[in-house]
Amino acid sequence: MSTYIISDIHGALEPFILLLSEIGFDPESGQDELYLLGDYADWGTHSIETIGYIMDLDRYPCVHCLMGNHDLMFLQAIREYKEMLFPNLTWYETNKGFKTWDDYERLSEKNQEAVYNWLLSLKFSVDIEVNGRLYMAAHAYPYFGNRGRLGRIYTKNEAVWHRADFDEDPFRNYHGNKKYKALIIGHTPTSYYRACENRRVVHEPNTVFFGRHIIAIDCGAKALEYPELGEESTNARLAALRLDDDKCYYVR
Ligand SMILES: [Mn+2]
Repeated sequence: MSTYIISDIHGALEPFILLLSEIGFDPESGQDELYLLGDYADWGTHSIETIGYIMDLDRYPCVHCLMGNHDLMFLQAIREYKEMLFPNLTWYETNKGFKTWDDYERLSEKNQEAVYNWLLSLKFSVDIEVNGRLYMAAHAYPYFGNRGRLGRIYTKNEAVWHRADFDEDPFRNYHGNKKYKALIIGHTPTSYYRACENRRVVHEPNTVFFGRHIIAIDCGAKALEYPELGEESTNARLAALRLDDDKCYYVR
């Protein structure tokens, strides 16, 4: 049994399916656990198909899906649309939500409702224990649920939006009983963390970043379909981390 983690698929459905076959993930067998850390759509052409594919996967108990900032923006856009408020143009334009929304509008009412309910069901963090080591996974930053004040309040918004520093301890304000080894996150392409650590831009394909307290796994797949972004696109990959032995798998 192995534990795999993937994040920030951003509509890159073919690379995602390829990556699942690279790691030999078979949800039917229930042998392995798969954690997806959010940002399923936007940017890529196959955004709504990616969400549909992942909704199907999420029916298996061995698949665990978290909320990303893009999923939260999508959820908010649906809610605003239902309530006839103005659409969220920041999501639609700057965050390329139009890739998702245009196809969402073409879904049947029943499927639209299913997408909405699935987005609502996404959790903001999850504890993962592997070989006696305890990790927290979240899209961007820790979330401790509604267990009150932990030095300061970590909100759901921070859990999907806040950019962790490359060498910070995101658990420094947590005074509970759990001893987390690291926070596993997506959200920020690892090229950013490698540049922080090396104090210069690294001109190589993105790799999973193992920091002192964080493990960042978003290798920038959102840029795969955007050659005009230059190196951001050529260095983009979709990564899977096998937590049991820190082995990393990449596709593009
Ligand atoms: Mn994100």
